[in-house]
This record gives sequence, C-alpha cells and structure tokens, in this order.
Amino acid sequence: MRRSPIQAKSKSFSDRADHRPSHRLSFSNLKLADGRVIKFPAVMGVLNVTPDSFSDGGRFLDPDRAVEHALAMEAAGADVIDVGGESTRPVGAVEVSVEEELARVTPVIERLGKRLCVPISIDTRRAEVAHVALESGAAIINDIAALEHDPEMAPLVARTKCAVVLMHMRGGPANHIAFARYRDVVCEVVEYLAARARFAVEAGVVRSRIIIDPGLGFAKTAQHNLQLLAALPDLCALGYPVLVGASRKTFVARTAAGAAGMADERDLEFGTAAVNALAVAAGASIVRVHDAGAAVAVVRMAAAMTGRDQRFRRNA
Ligand code: HH2
Repeated sequence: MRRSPIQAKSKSFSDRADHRPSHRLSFSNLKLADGRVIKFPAVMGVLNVTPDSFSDGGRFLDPDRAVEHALAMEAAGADVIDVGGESTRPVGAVEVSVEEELARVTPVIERLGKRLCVPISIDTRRAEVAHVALESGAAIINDIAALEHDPEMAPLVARTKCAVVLMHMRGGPANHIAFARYRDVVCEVVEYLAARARFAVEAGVVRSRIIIDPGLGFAKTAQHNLQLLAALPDLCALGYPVLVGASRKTFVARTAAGAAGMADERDLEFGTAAVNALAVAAGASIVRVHDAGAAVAVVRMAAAMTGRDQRFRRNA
C-alpha cells in the first residue's frame, strides 16, 4: 500500500504497528469508579472558565453562563464536560496561581456536580485543584502534563480510582511552542505516552481508566500535528483509549484555509469536523470539542460508517 508523505516521514512505529482494521484496536467504553459508563466513541465538551482561552476565553467566566453552557452541551449530546481554569493558548497564555484556578472552577463544578448527568472532567495539572474538583463531583482528571507537573497527582488518581487523561506536552502552558523539535514526532510521542501510562499503573492508577492523548498543538507545529493524526492507529495500538483535541486549533485553521491565508468560521468548523470523523475512523475513543452538537453528529456518523456502532455492523 502506498503511504502519504506524512505517513512516510514517521517510519518506526508505523512500520512496527499491526495493521489490523483500527476499530478492532478501539475500546467500547470507559467504566468510572461511580459505576457510570461512557460509551465510545464519545464527545467531550470544553468549558473554559478563563478570561484568555483561545476559542471561548471570557465567555464563561460568569458561573451562571458556564453552567448554562455545560447543560446546553449535555442536551446536545456531549458525553463528558471538561472544565478548565487555566489557558494553554500557544501565544500569550499566563500561568495562573492555584488560588485563582480554584476560584474559577470550584463554583462551576460544585453546581454542575448537582445538575449534570454526564461525568465532569477537570482540566488541570495541579493536585489541589483536581482534589477539590473530585470532591465536588468530577470523575476524570484531564492532566495536560501527564502526572509530571505535580508529584501529588499520581497518588491522588490512584487513591480516588478516578479516570485520567495523560497528554503529551513539552515545556509549560506559556512556553510549549518553543519546544516543537523532534527527531521523529510519532515515535517520541508514542514512547512518551507508553512510559507515562506505565508510570501511572506502577503508581496504582486503575489501568482501565487511563486515556492517552497526543496533545495536538502542544509543542507541535502543524506538520507534527498532521503526522500524529496520520499515526493514530499506532497510538491506539498502545492499548489505551485515545483522546484527540483538535477543535478550532491553529493548525486546523491554517490547513483548512489553504494557501489563501485567513481562516474563517467555516474553515474552523469543517476542518474540526474532518479531523473528528477521521480520528474516530482511525480508532480514537474521545474527541474534545467546543461545539458539542456538531461533533456529536460527526462522531455518530463516523462510528456508524466504520462499524464502531453496534447497530450498524454488517452482520448485526
Ligand atoms: N487542548 C487544550 C486544553 N486542554 N486537554 C487535552 N487532554 N487535550 C487537548 O488537546 C487539550 C486539552 C487547549 O484547548 P482549549 O481548552 O480550548 O484552550 P485553552 O487552553 O486556551 O483554554
């Protein structure tokens, strides 16, 4: 089979990977400690309670508006709501104090814990914030530092048996773009995530509740992101559900707009939809998005077409 130039560049893991149809490597669900089950492929709706996030910064700082938006995403079919209080935008992100992060997310999670039926995930690198969120009803910790930033994070995840997202990044939220240099980005990201998952299991984290994420846009150029997307089956082959967070990111805007330059709303929307559909076809278990309603339709369609939705299997 001929390989695209992007695939051809990242040799080692693609060459070693077992080329079975990708949905056989994919997972059907995630069972949470409280008994709830997230069916895959799933949609994670983003709720940024920040003044400066690149897509929705400032829109949901008011807890009433944040709660309203989370409920709307749930009504639109989101399977998880991911609440974050610290922006990681590639240019201009400011590190916030733990106190500030807590002040942003706590009132929102406390209220969502009582009102949402779908699970809440907390997007944080800090154990103190994660702990408060878990106490208030969160069930998943989305750690963009893959348990490396805060030594208390792994023991917290192990003790509470919550689910955890381990994401690949280099540097910190404010400077990661300076670290976008790789010998072989696919190989290095796969090796890193395998090592972080091993670390988590050794620390006592429940293996079946680990999710891995290539961290699109975090210390990655557009070319790196595209290479990683082309290699999703290699990530899935590690044996953990894979989360893909491409929603409205700069590389989507640039790629979808083409040589013409400035991306508009449609480039972002359809570019994101294309990534989500192909990610599901390649075996991804969760897509993290800003527009939950659009993503739900895309994920349902992609799941049905690739045999990942039982109802549409050929021999069902
Ligand atoms: N991307 C962002 C934030 N958190 N978490 C995971 N697991 N994967 C991602 O790709 C990911 C993430 C960045 O997007 P957003 O939250 O919209 O922006 P900001 O960091 O500026 O708040």
